[in-house]
Amino acid sequence: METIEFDKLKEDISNLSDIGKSADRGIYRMSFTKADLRAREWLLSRYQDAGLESSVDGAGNIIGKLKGKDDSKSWIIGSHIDTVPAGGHLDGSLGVLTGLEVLRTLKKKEFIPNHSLEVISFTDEEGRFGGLFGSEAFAGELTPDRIHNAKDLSGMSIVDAMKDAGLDASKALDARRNPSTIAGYLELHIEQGPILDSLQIPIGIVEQITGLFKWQVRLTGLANHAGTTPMTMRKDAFQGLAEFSLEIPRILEENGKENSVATIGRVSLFPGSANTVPGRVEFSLDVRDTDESILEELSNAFRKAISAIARRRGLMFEFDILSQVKPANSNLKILEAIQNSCDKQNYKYHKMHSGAAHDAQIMARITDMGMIFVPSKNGRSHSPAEWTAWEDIHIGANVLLNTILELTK
Ligand code: HGY
Ligand code: MN
Ligand code: MN
Repeated sequence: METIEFDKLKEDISNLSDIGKSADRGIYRMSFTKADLRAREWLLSRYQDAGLESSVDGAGNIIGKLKGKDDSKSWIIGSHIDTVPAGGHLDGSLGVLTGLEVLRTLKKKEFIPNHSLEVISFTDEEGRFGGLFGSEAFAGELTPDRIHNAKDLSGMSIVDAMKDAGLDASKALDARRNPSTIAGYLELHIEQGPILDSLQIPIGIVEQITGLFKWQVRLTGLANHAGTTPMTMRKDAFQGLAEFSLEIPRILEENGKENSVATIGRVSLFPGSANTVPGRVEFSLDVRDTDESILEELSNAFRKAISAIARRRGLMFEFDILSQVKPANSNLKILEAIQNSCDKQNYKYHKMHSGAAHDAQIMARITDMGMIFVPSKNGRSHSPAEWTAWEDIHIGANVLLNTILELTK
């Protein structure tokens, strides 16, 4: 069994976590912000220090490569270093840095794998501009429309954000990797949920990744004076949202299954003054399930529920689909390799699904995919409370190293 150099990995995790950290201990490294650009530069320099061939593709994916005997195909280890606002220091970053540590360890041991190995940090996984941008570019799934319509909440386009970073967004269309040059894809990620921590098991073997749809919904009524407008004469957009939010448990119960979840994570009221009846509300709706037909049913049910409430309250209902991602199954050969790697090192593991979306489910569209989870303390993530014990990180990195060695032999 081979082992990684844990001190280097620990140093990388600590150093990267300082880039974009704010006083509230949250990390603000949303894609193509100044903090993300600093992190990108830092990562490239770490690839170079490790003696890897480094490059940035048309979508801004940051790639480090260790050439193998057969360089016609690569095993790829990936994830992302961009974060949600006030995010944690491990979501995505851990997968990139353990991937870097695996290639650095093998390079140092002068081990030449049968196939080349690559570590990739994918652009905008978290969705400042819609999400999974870099892996979708890599999988050849981007369209010129998607690139030119991708904007953040402030209306900044990814085209302008990439231009400020010295990149031409239209080149993202050239980032497509020919699937015949990929032997397979592995991603190590924090669970971002409570299961492994509650079971006290260090490794999750991910069998399936949830699908999702994310909408930006607008309900438009009539802004009016909060003091003079009788309750029976209002077209109060917020009341429409409030009524809908109470409908969510019923809709999930009637149309969903045990893995179904729905979240309203962002709400804006207009005009937003205390003495005005809100004429418009905009809110996000994030709905997930591991079964595509259930997602379809939930999408219809949510649309029906919101339109019925809007009709009854004299509101106009519109929505934009921000993202729609299919569920994905892991490849059995890769799952077996992860299992063997755990068995040989006597690490307990738990087979599970992922409730979070990952670049891995995009990569599953063009190659065999597998994911390794490590525990999240109290299941916390997308928050400064995000934490994984160093010992679990060490175990996860060693499982990743020995899985890739098994797959490339
Ligand atoms: O939303 C997600 O599941 C991921 O963290 N981007
Ligand atoms: Mn992530
Ligand atoms: Mn995330």
